[in-house]
Amino acid sequence: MTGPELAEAGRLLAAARRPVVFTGAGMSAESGVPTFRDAQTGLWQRYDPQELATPAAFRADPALVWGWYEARRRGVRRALPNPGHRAVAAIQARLPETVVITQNVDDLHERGGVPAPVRLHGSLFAPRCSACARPAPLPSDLPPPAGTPVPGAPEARDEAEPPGGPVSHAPEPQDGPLTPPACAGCGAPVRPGVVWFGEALPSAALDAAVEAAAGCDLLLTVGTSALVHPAAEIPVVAARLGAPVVQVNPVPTPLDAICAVNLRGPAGEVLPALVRAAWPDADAG
Ligand code: BV8
Ligand code: ZN
Repeated sequence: MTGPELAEAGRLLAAARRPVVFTGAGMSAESGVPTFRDAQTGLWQRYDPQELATPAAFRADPALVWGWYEARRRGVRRALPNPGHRAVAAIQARLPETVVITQNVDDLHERGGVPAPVRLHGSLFAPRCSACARPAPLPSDLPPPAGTPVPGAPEARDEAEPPGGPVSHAPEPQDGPLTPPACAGCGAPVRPGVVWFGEALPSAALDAAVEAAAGCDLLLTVGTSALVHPAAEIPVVAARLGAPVVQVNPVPTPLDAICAVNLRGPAGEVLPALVRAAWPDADAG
């Protein structure tokens, strides 16, 4: 990606001191993690994610919902951070006051070099009891994240993405319903540590996100359709308080109107180019 938009966005980033990077599912698309808009696969293609990601669905069929999250967890473990994740880490390395806010429940920001993103919608890797909220262990047979050196293993697991684009790490056909484990404390079913539709966001994370957006001097919104609330209001808070907003998304979204610059392209290509436009000497990660 080149052109006046990229140059302008690079100028805004180079001038920033307290940027916010706000991400959605598109950030992980090039890592093979399906977005919410992408069609589901296998058993789950019959279900709308927004129906499965609800307390009602878990009450009605805990094994179906737990199985779905287990399949997504395994998919993320097979995935690798993409150059977009590493570029976000490069921005934070260059500007330590950068706050990364994500709607994603995968751990690719952390594995891509951002140690503590503000998680608005929880994580696939923080199960807890559905009754007493006691943290629960991850399934013992969960493979380590791709890229993790396995001592003594024949070949490193760090396979580079094949030329034909990222391998999809969507749930696999054989993935299916799975009875959730019982809480070690009270015996109730363990649930995924994510925010379901109809549930309140963790107040500490939401407060930190609103505060960062209100105090930022640039907000970069990456790979979100901005349809899920209250998360979608974060870029609006920044714009209302006069910060320029730069959007990275291959297609228009409801945020277009508040953006100073719209960069139409995939995060894995645009973000490294943006870092180079801001800091020509920088290693974009
Ligand atoms: C609540 C965790 C109340 C679970 C998620 C106001 C107006 C309208 C509705 C509401 C409203 N306020 C509340 C609501 C209801 C609801 C809501 O917003 N509904 C929507 C659908 C209309 N909100 C809630 O229920 C929230 N809770 O309101 O509680 C309350 C309050 C107090 C007390 C009690 C209760 C909770 C919402 C959180 C739900 N949980 N995730 C899980 O993951 O399983 S939301 C989930 O979906 C994601 O986390 C994310 O937030 C959202 C998906 O959006 P995106 O990330 O943007 O992804 P999407 O697939 O949509 O788009 C991808 C984009 O990437 C596209 O634009 C595409 O073009 C782009 N792209 C693709 N490839 C690339 C790319 N971009 C760059 N590079 C690429 N390569
Ligand atoms: Zn319990």
